[in-house]
Amino acid sequence: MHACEVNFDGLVGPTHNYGGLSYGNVASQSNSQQHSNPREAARQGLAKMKALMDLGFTQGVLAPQERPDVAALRRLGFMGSDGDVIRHAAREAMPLLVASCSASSMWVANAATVSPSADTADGRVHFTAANLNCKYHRSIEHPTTSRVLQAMFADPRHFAHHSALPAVAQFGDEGAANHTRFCRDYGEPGVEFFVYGRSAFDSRYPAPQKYPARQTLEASQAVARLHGLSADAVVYAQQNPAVIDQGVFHNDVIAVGNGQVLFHHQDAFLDNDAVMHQLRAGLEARGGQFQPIAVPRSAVTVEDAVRSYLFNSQLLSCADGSMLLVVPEECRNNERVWRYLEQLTAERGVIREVKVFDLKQSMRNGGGPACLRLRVALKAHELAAVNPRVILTATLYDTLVQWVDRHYRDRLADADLADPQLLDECRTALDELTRILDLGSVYPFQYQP
Ligand code: SUG
Repeated sequence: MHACEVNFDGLVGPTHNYGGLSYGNVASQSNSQQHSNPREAARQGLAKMKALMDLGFTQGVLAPQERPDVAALRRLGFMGSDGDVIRHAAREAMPLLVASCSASSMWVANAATVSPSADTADGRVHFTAANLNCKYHRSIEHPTTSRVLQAMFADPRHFAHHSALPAVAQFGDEGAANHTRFCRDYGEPGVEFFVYGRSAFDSRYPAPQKYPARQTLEASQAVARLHGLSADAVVYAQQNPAVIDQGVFHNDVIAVGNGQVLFHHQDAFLDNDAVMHQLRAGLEARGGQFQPIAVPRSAVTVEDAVRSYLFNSQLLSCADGSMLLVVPEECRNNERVWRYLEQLTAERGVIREVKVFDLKQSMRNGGGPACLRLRVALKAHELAAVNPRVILTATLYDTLVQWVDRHYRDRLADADLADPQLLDECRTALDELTRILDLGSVYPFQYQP
């Protein structure tokens, strides 16, 4: 049965800003307090979606969230009208207002972990929303994420949704950013690869010294159980704690996989040889042949990888069996990285082409091409069951660009977040968006008047 991978990209929300909220994410920290351009950010994301659609890839759209999150501020004790809540927060606790305004749901690689139906015990596509509880501003995403995913993948005969894991650091879960699936064909059973930063319950595992390890082994294991994955089709690997301390806050900052290929840095994993061995054996047991491409530190340092986001790329299967690497412009601006990519494509191996995109607005918060998309491998009848209005077409692209131009500001600084008018603008925009994408009432302001 024909199957394909659909990339659902997060649409950047109207409050996109640089809050400096993510300790351990170098870009987020170094661009803190700069003014942002939400309109440009959304347009850059849409341009990538459109370009990939034009190349023949099936492309979907995932809606942003309601921000500022007034309900979250109320839970922290701010009271009165919505305007009062925002004004009080701005006066008394600006960092909390900034966190409640983050458009971080755009990085949908962190929205959920997805297992395709060929891997799961009940033959359905499984989704577990990520609790993202390492950072407050991200921990408030999952309830709306779950509602949006259910509005997109509604048919219970094909899709199963699990709510986020318990909201404690011991079950810290960052979704698909730490999950990769290897397979011969998207519709065939594959090997699911879960990468964690630390163990919460077993002190024998090393942990980073400086920056937090966001994903725990126990969270990854829970997701694998919820999805009904068979034990022999799952590989767990610990991230190298030393690279977390250099700013690799998710595995997708240092590795990307697709089909039978794993493109990764030499220093990505704690025990690289054992990890490669397990992945090779797992894929061979399913009739496949594992193809790792390890980038040596002599060619690209971990620092280069973190600055350029070389591995936060999309590795896409082309019709002729080769693969395309979608990278941010920062890769072309880094001499060593660009030289490596030129050599890689000149070898005429599996990765034959590189496409470069300007995603600067997102990159300044540590979000590259791979962060912006959630991959869902779907068989033809499952794709037919997806809400058709979230699949990108030329018409939907035009509609969304016009929608962005109508509703988004082109400049946002901290002081603007304190303006209650921004909340009204955001709600008006999102109300219209739910009609464009046929999502129903997914936002608190729509069902809690
Ligand atoms: O969680 N940045 C995000 C970036 C997420 C990138 N995702 C993947 N690698 N898959 C994060 O650190 C910064 C927001 C701010 O500082 O305003 C932020 O949340």
